[in-house]
Amino acid sequence: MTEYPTIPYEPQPVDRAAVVELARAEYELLKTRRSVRDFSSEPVPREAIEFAIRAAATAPSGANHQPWTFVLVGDPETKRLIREAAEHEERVNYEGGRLPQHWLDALAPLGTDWRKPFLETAPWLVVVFEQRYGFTDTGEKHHNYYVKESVGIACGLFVTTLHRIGLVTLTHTPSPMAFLTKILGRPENERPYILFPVGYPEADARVPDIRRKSLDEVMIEVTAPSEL
Ligand code: IYR
Repeated sequence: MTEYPTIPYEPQPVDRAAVVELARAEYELLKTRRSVRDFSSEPVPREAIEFAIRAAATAPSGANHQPWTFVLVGDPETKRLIREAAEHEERVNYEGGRLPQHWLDALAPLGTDWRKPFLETAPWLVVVFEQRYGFTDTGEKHHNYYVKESVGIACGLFVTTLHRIGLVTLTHTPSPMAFLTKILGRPENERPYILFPVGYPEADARVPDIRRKSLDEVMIEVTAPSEL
């Protein structure tokens, strides 16, 4: 394996004296992001989604293998089949006894159920697949590393980018997701990871009035090594 040549790193041209204000502004923007289930059918140009996918695919990844495939679906018939299959699985989850009671109890305050109309209403579905292994130029299998971490970060960048351009999404994880492999014709090395419906929110979209944990609840500072 030949080494990559190195190139100079070009830092963001920001005012270092303003780093706190810049961080605060990012937080203020990101805290307004919500998972939205009420989608408008208003069209969104395909190029906007393509740029958001390009942005997502800049994520760091194990050994830079970029072990993700973003499958874009705007075709109404494909969306209909995905909705049908997802609702079938979710009906078994919610009403057929597949979700344990503790899980149903955890979801109850969010008001989710087996119905997934957004899978047809949203103009785009982006189904992210993780590549459990990859292929060399000569077609041999190669390992991928930290696949879940890599794809998770890419999905985080995707969600962030959509929010910054005024689009909404939802991290939908119909379970089990094998039907996506079949409907979308993906190969054996790929597994569905998250399904993102993408579009504008409906004019009267509503979201649950949830609270986020405070900084105190999510961060601790360690100022000296633990005695352990
Ligand atoms: N996949 C189901 C259930 C579900 C699970 C979790 I964890 C959620 O935060 C929300 C829903 C569904 O999509 O309805």
